[in-house]
Amino acid sequence: MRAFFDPRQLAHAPQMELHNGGFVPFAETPARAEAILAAIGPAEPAIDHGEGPLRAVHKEDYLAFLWAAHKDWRAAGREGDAAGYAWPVVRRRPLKLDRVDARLGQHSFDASSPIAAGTWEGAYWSGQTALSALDAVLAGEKSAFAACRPPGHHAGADYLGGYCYLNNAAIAAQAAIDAGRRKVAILDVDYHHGNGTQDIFYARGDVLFVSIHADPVMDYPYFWGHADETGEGDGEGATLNLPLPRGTDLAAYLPALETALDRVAAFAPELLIVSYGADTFAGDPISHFRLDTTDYAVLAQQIAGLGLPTLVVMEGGYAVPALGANVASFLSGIQ
Ligand code: OKP
Ligand code: ZN
Repeated sequence: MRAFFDPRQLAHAPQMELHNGGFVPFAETPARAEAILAAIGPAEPAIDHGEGPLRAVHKEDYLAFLWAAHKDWRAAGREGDAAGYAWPVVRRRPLKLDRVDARLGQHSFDASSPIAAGTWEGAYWSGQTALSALDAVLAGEKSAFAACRPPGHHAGADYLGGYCYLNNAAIAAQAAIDAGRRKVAILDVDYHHGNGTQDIFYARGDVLFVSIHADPVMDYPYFWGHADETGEGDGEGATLNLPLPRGTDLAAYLPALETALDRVAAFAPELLIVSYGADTFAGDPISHFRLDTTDYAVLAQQIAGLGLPTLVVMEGGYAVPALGANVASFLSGIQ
């Protein structure tokens, strides 16, 4: 399977994140990408598709904010990485605010996704990597892998969060639609609910979003991913959330996967995008499912059984010593 990764993705390297009331080393490290590459072998660099496909998903003012945020932070006299601390929970509206803290609050939903000097560069090339892998599938490859990091599935049209800044899977899905694919399905199997992807396509019927994740009653992102979120307007019925309890192992996971795949098959998409997170692994330091390395090949074989052109986009997975083997196992089942 053709795999894509761009070294410029490594430019994103925040130092610390707020976790359980204190600062700890940032979990979404460049070493994650290096572990994946060491296991799967060399990857093709991204082709630059420019900002157009990013603007097709993300709002102009958000992209401008993200591009400038770290410079603005430094211009305000701050050191280290930029992070917000106040959020417009009530009536978030497009106020034209200059203060960097205000704009960080307007465009984020958590305090654990800092903006570092290289964040724009890393996120930009992560998005380009997804677009480059998509090209391979649109050109006729049965499947391709985009080793995206930073990940994307928590980022919405105008906000960041959950280590995510640009929504790589959504950017690829929209680009596929813009290239003439009429229906695209996104299957999100990261441990965490992909609230940004869900939000971007919530009112649309041309992009199905199906997600299997830890019940948000217990786990991040808490406010989204509940089973009663099913879409709205033209998108009513085009969102399916399958929350599972902590402790879920392969035997408990497979029935949810079958439900998810049945929905994807019924939708009859022309393209499947898999948001793949290896944080469902038993040894993941921030998650609580119990999948094993060999289980990923089983999940992937089930997914490949749909027989759809498939783009795999990397999301989370924080057990770095096992990450390469987990990704390789999943990809072995896709192809
Ligand atoms: C990103 B992805 C809890 C910190 C939670 C955010 C987790 C983001 C996961 N103290 N941090 O879905 O793998
Ligand atoms: Zn995750």
